Amino acid sequence: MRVHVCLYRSLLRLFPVMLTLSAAGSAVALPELSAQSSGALRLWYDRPASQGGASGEDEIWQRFTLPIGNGDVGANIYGEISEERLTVNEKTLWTGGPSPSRPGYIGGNLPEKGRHGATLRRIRELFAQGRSGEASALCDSLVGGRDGYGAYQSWGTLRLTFSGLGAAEIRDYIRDLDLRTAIASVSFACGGIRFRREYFVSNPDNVLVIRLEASDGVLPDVGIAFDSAQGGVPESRENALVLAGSVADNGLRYDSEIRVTAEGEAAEVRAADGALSVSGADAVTLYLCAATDYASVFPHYRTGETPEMLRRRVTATVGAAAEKGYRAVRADHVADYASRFGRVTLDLGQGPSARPTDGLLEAYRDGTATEGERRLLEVLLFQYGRYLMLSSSRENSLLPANLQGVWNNVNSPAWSSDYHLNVNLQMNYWPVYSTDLAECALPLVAYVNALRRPGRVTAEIYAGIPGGPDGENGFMAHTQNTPFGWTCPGWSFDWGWSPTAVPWILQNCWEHYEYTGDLDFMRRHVYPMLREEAVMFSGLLTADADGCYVTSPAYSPEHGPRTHGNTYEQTLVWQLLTDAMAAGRLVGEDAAVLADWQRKRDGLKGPVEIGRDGQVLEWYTETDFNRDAQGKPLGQGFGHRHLSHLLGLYPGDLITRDTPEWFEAARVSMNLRTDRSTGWGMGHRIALWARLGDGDRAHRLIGTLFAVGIYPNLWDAHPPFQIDGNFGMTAGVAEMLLQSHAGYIHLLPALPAAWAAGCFDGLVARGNFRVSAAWVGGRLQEAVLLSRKGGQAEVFCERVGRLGVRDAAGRPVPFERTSAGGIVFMTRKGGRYVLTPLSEE
Ligand code: FUC
Ligand code: CA
Repeated sequence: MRVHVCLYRSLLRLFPVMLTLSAAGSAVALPELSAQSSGALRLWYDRPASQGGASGEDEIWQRFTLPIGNGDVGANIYGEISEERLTVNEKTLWTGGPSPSRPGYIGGNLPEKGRHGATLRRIRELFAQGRSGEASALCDSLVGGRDGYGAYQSWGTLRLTFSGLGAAEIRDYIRDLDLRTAIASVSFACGGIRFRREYFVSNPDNVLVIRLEASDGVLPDVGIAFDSAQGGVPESRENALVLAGSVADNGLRYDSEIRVTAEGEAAEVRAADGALSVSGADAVTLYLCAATDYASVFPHYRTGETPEMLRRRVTATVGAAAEKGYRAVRADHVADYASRFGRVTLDLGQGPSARPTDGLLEAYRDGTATEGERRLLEVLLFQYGRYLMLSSSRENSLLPANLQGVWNNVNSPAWSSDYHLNVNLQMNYWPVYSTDLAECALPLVAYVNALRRPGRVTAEIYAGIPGGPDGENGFMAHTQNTPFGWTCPGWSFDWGWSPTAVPWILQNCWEHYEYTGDLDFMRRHVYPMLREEAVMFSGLLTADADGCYVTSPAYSPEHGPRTHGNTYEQTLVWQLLTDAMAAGRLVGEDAAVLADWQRKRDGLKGPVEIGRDGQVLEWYTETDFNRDAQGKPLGQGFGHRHLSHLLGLYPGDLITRDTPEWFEAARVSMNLRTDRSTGWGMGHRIALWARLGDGDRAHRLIGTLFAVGIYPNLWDAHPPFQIDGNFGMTAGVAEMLLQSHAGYIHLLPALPAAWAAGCFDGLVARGNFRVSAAWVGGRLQEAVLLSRKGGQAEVFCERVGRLGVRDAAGRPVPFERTSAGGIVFMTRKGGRYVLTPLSEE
């Protein structure tokens, strides 16, 4: 029942060699990779992380270690020979939030600043009276506090010491990460013996597993230690190490256990002084479970477990995994992971390469890589985003992926490794639906729901929205958020204030319905948020001098003037009201409510206005690019990383080919913003150029991303490491191959010349169509739609004359042509539809 069977059959005629590769990458069967195999979806290195060439602990960690994870638990592998180590993480381990030492904690809100909405009302009045200077100055009062913000914490470092290793010569060293299985390994030969270590984090069994093997069956003695990053002291018990305690800042309880099983007649595990040692073993398996008493529930954010209860939970998890055994835990892990990862294959004609991944990146940068190698690295980075998603956000995760996913080696990471809502968290989830990982978005939807109660407190304090945490009159959150309901504006207006960040993140939630068609989920988990937010914003809009609705004060991340409305906020409110209306109609919302939203949306200022340079204005006070009528510079001008005024083009759907003037203005703005940015800024640019239909430009940006924003372990560098750029790249590539935001499925909308021949299988279009396509010489050969929900399909492709459609049995399917040159036809749930070019009349 695989959709791509007929596609592959037709392709086989064209590309027998390519297809062999593609079939191998489709993760149906998973043959063991030989250590030398390098054409596959695999990162590999011929050195331990410490020998990668970076100096300093943080640089080694962020550039060379390999990340594994199951959603909430993560680890980074160094692959050292005799002193192996892994940094260990659990996503809920945070400082900040409610604490006995902070009895007054209320999410950073400062009632004396917000004054129950009075400050905001005064700012708007001043703007309305044209007193912009005073209004702007008063914005500095719209801030929150700092106390209790906290940061994502490091759990600790697991150390494995192998006695005797390292003295002799090491040969054939390989450290790798197989994206098809989510298993990392380290192998090398020493003194005629081959050693192999395997590492993975199982989602079904919720344990990190390390397996140690030696080819002659006898491992050297292994010392096992677990250093706490929270000041805890590990306790050794028989065959286990327990590291438990509470975070000094907030009393959050944590508990972890490493259980060791040693195989072999002479195997012995000894416990002493908070460490373990294993001798005489043929093979050793370590199982690690880590958990805290965090719960995403306002206002206490704790499960209520006692230390003993938490202990029992952790020990039971680790015990069950050890009982089940390495083989069964591994098999279930691979089945669980590969069934998700294998949903999408991408073949751009990538060839094999003898170079390790860091060498491949180097060769890509200096121009010595072959075309096949370039495609290999591009496909690898695309699929790596899907790997990182599955490893840092799963349907059962307690929190969404943060700025570093789930990986962190220090207690004060950049930006606290928090949840930034002025682009970063949104970008994290851009690739989930289009690359068929919808379940990975569930922790995000849950997180946004969890912002509602604290967010109503913020809305009450700063915007005068009555009702408190349980009223349903509107919730506000701004740029920076934590797991503890930190919803206040930050401690500085210019980066902190961003109330439309919530409408923006609601796009990610609404898209769950657009892609999956799951009405029940939408009704229960998404619509209540959309409705509440649309009602609040409808009430918050204020009329400008021309009687158009604006938000006020408005601020465009993270530069420029404070104004009465701007393109960023107007666009996001437009999208919120548009999506709320669409959702509202589906769930039978009151006509009067829908009419109000419609009236407000249609009365909005802008959202898009075009300036004298032909650009999309970022501020309505802008005339020429980045200057106001008096010639005064407004923002940072060329090259600013944020593209806030272009959100209507991507991820929104305000600016499309159906609004040709805005579309061209967006192109002008993209050129003015330049192609050079930080990692995530590149991710957004790739997706935006894809929406503009310029595949060559998007592809060139991928090249620039490799040049400036990707570390040897293929993590994105802001710098430092920030995961949004990885997710942005993956989303951007999907957007180059398939779009569906404008009411129809657009096949190959931004195919670059460099990807002249290829195929993909399993990308998803809105309406829940699973799509495959193959092309040669830039021309579509065939596409297959699997209709997972039924309903009408409209398909368009410029890279072909006229399309025809047949069902899986080869019978013609009735269709109509659209004026734009596409076709429309009805599908039934489960039906497969094969689209091919008709020979030109
Ligand atoms: C946004 C960006 C910064 C950084 C931070 C985490 O505020 O403007 O560049 O990525 O998020
Ligand atoms: Ca949309």
